[in-house]
Amino acid sequence: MSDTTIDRRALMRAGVLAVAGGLAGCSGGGDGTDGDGGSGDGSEGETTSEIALQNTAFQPVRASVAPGTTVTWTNEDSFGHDVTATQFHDGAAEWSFAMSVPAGESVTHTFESAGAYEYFCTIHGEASMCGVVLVGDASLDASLPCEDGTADGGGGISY
Ligand SMILES: [Cu+2]
Repeated sequence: MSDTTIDRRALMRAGVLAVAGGLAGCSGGGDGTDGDGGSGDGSEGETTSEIALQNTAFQPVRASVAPGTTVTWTNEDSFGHDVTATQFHDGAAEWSFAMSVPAGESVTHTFESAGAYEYFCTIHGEASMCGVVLVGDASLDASLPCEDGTADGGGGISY
């Protein structure tokens, strides 16, 4: 049981390293699934630096930005939330952030380096309020705790 898990993680890490090593210089692509994207293969997020806290959820859950972008979270609910850094997956960026967001207010954070930055609301829990900011070429194939597992198995993070 746990042995298998460890093996798979090791394999995934190896895979991520291989991808990172072989990917230099070919970040074009994007597969042309711009716009809505749908829920099928959306390992990449919606390109936006504006994330709403609305109906006890982050919208969009996955936001893609370029390095150096300042992301703004705005609470559109009539009650408080927070934005708290975490790592749901191995390979997610390590970052420190813990900000309360009172109703109607905003908080910001500038992401300088590529990576998958995961976060959640400690008040309502990761199952309902979670998100990830995908900076640069980072993508996240694995599902987040607040997503219903639309991502295929194999999960993992690549850059
Ligand atoms: Cu909340």
